[in-house]
Amino acid sequence: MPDTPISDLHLELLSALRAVVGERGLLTAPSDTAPYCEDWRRLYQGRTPAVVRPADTAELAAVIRLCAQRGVAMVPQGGNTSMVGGATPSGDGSQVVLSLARLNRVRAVDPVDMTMVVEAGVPWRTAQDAAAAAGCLLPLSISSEGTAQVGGILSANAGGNNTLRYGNARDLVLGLEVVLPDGQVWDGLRALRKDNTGYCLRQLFVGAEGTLGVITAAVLKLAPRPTEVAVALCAVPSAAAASELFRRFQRHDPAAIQAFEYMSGAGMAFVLRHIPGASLPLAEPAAHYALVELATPRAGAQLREALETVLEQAMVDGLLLDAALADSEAQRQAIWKLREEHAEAQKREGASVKNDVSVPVSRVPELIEQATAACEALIPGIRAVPFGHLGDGNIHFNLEQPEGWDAAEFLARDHAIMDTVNAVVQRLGGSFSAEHGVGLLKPYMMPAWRGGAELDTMRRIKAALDPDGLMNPGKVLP
Ligand code: 2HG
Ligand code: ZN
Repeated sequence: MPDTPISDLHLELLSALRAVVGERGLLTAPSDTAPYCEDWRRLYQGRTPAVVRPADTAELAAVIRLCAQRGVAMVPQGGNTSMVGGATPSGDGSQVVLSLARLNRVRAVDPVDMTMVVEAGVPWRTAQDAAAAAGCLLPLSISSEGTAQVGGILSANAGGNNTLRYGNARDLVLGLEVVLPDGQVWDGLRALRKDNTGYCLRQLFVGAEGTLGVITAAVLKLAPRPTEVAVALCAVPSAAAASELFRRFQRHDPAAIQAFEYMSGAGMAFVLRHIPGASLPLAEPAAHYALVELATPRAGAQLREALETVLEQAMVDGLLLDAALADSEAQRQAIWKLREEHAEAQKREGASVKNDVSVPVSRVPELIEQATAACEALIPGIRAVPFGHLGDGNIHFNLEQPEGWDAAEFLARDHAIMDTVNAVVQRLGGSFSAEHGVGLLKPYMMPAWRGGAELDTMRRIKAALDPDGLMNPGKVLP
């Protein structure tokens, strides 16, 4: 990568930043900054004069003040796993990257009040492990949890596999610590279940994708750890059958459902082809699959029996072709691997256009049918790879390039493909972004979906908190 020309402004800023964070906290060599300049999907290649890695909140606040005083834009970055370019700097080399990775302390876990205080740079799985060590569950679970960090997960309001039971990231947040765009620190690390004192500021920063300030720590709600878990991978005749199966589990015992995921035959085939160690625990491949997980902290809940009861009746009623029930933790993980590796497998298969969409839960089968037909009419040979969180209505309606196509030729059609899917989503009363956010990829969709008073209010909030537009510019708002 050619060197980014460094302006005099940046040279002066860099020496001021170095005085705050030291050599260890500042990366300027292009070979060091390169990993921070490209997103996970490799859709965006940015440039930056520096990646700043402050060691704590006070250092970050000083860094933000220095950048703000000089009018230099900042891009907060956690584990850099955004699916929409939410943490990538622009290509003109003007924006400084703020890495949260060194704010990596679990400050406290409280198994009595069922809360934890955790800093933004803690990888989500590390936070989960700390909660588990105290006998609790940090509920939210996403494929990238080994890499994604607390700050990014909250800033993107991630959802994942357990939304149907525990809600999205924002539902876990009791308190926040945030550095505002002018460098002020807001200490809102309150661990209260009730606190009705004016505007709910913490929810403003959750899901703001770093455009209003930088989350540095959070108080998160914990849940009781399940002591019994039962998982099945089901081959089903259609998406409608998967949806009906979900309803039956809901009717049987809604409190026990921890996850209900859908996968298509195409996505499963990619996983089996590209992911070492992946194997299908069923007699033969199917066109549609459902993964159901039941879990409870209640003793003697007999979840395995519940699973068998619902599945046996579903088989009789023609809703189920075959099922594999996990008999051990290793088998449970092997089944989950088939689901969790979908994003990675799709990346290895070739170029893909992702549509992280949601519709009312009951309309998922219509979404899958109608969007598949619409995309196949747009580009014959296109491969629909719908999968995701059927139990909360969030389907990743992803499209893989037709076999033999050039990747760039396919990606050049991305807006036409996304617009085709979105037209179906809009008819079904859905959203164009369920859990991945807006980032750099989707601000152009905002006026059509969130225009008028809603977008106007968002712009006013942005102008009030970040009048110079220095916090993650280009993201979220068009
Ligand atoms: C998942 O559910 C993630 O696995 C990624 O949200 C989805 O790759 C995707 O589109
Ligand atoms: Zn997802």
